[in-house]
Amino acid sequence: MSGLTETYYGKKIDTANILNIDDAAKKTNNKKTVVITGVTGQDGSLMADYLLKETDYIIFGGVRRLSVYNHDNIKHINSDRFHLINFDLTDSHSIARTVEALKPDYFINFAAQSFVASSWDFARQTWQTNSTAVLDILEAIRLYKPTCRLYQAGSSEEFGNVLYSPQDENHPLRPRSPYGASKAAARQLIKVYRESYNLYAIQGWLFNHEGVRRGEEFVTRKITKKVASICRAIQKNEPFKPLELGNIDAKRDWSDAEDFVDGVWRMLNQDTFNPAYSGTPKEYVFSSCETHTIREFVIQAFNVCGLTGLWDNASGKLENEKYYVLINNNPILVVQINPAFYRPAEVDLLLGDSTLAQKELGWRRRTTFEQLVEKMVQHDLA
Ligand code: F7E
Repeated sequence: MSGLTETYYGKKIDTANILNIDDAAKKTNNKKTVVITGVTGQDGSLMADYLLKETDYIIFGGVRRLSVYNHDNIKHINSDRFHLINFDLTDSHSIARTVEALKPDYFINFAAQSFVASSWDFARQTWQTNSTAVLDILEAIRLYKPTCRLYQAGSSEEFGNVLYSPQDENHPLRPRSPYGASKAAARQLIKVYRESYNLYAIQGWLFNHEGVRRGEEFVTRKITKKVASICRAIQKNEPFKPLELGNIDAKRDWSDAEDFVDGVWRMLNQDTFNPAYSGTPKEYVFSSCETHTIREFVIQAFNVCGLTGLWDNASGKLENEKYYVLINNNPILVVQINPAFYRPAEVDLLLGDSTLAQKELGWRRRTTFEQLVEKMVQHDLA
């Protein structure tokens, strides 16, 4: 594909920059190498930024051949230590070839079917991407580079129908969705391979993590994008449609995704970051240790625009609930419920306990809930 430029919906990707594996193998320059899957997503792109800043390693970002442009999160990267490679997580040969040819020192797996709501619609694809592919990665590492350190993106969705709060590393896995089940299965595979073959293979239980690169289908970004457009419309006195949400009573423990990539790197280098490292890598919870409802997120987001309001529910039924902001003392409807966004089963409450990661890895969150909402709304207003 060398030298071609393909146009996807008006935006250009220079496909000369997407290497096949054999060409990529010539770029390692005897330096340490990291493969990041899902590099065009929020976490993968933040991880690439972090590693380009904090290390001198060569980064290979795996990208799937798509007919739609999805490189917004990495288009700012301009480094001769960063290369895109042709990669597909659902193709076991692609995984094996990547590990065999690049012999990476680290393999960071952020690629996934990560939208919980879609996992009921595409349960098998979710399983194949989030579970079977992890088995393929483990096998490839076992066969071709057993010293490669593997990070698998685990999730608080594995805790699911929680038994106690806050949830820590000892909480049982009780998933409530095909997504949660697929991540829990991947976690068990990681554990089995670590214990059977002495691999440095771990996952982290990452609670919800957000930011300005978050996909618009996730509730936080859906809210901040729409709040920004409603605020602009109100300022210009233009008409707008209210934001529609599902279960606003769900509680989530939200952090800034930028804080979490630092945690991932610490987990991958426990011998460096944990003075009491035992020689066997551990798995950790990463969270803010706070929980908030979706309705609180909405209030906070409108506050960033200088708008205060109130939730009104005269009937007592969730689906009739509405949020109004006050403009010149007139209530203006800005949010309503659409049951189409309810899920077949819900995780009602997530609240993580990241004490162990703080104590043993020296990890700290830097962004509060209020700062996170402010950052996202301000970005979407700009
Ligand atoms: O939903 C409720 C919804 O889609 C959060 C992923 O990164 O974090 C994420 O999973 C909550 C749920 O994220 C709407 O029912 C209400 O209770 O933003 P979300 P998630 O499902 O928590 C975990 C840790 C992951 O691992 C996942 O990959 O918000 N909710 N109304 C809504 N959710 C959406 N998406 N849209 C709504 O309109």
